[in-house]
Amino acid sequence: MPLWRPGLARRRERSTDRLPPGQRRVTGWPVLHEGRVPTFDPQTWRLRVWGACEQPLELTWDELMALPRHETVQDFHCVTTWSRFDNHWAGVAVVELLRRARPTAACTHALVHSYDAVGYTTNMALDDLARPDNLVATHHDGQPLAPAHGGPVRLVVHHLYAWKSCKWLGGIELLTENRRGYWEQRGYHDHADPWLEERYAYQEE
Ligand SMILES: Nc1nc2c(c(=O)[nH]1)N[C@H]1C(S)=C(S)[C@@H](COP(=O)(O)O)O[C@H]1N2
Ligand SMILES: [Mo]
Repeated sequence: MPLWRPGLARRRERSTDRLPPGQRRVTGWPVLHEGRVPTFDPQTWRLRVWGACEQPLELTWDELMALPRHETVQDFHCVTTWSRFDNHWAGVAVVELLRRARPTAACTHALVHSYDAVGYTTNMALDDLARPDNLVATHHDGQPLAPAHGGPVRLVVHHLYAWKSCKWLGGIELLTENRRGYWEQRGYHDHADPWLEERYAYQEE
């Protein structure tokens, strides 16, 4: 994450460029996270969905792997200004989980939790989480997702800055009001649309 960099206004119009404003394309894949890469134990690992839903989920690794698979090819935009084009992601569509958990009518937001020791979280509106292409990703460019990139499972929310794509996904907490996550509490934008260049909290209305 960059140091505080004041001076960005709120953009009124979304850019239609493939490369969002203020971004540059990289060909490698940077590794960026807080804390250390957690270890994965397939015996004890669980993916939980809880909170404002009719049917809370607690999936084992095998149960997650048994769900229908989904694949996407998406660009990935980090707020520190690098973008990586054409990532081939594979995993389980987030909507598969939401369909089973059945968010209540009062559910408006989600707080996504990581399995790490930092307690990394990130928040988004239910509508942003429930995009059909969003993934609980287990593979990237044909390979099992490397631990450094969030393996065994990370969230991928391609239409928002990459900090919303929580690595080492452990849970999705469904909420009836917004609750800011790790970076959102530390000066970063609540929504984080790269084409509106929503980088910092001071740009919020
Ligand atoms: N659990 C967790 N997820 C995280 C982060 C983190 O610190 N912890 N960093 C975010 C940020 S800022 C970015 S840019 C992407 C980076 O993903 P990558 O390391 O696979 O490129 O992960 C996001 N997901
Ligand atoms: Mo980032």
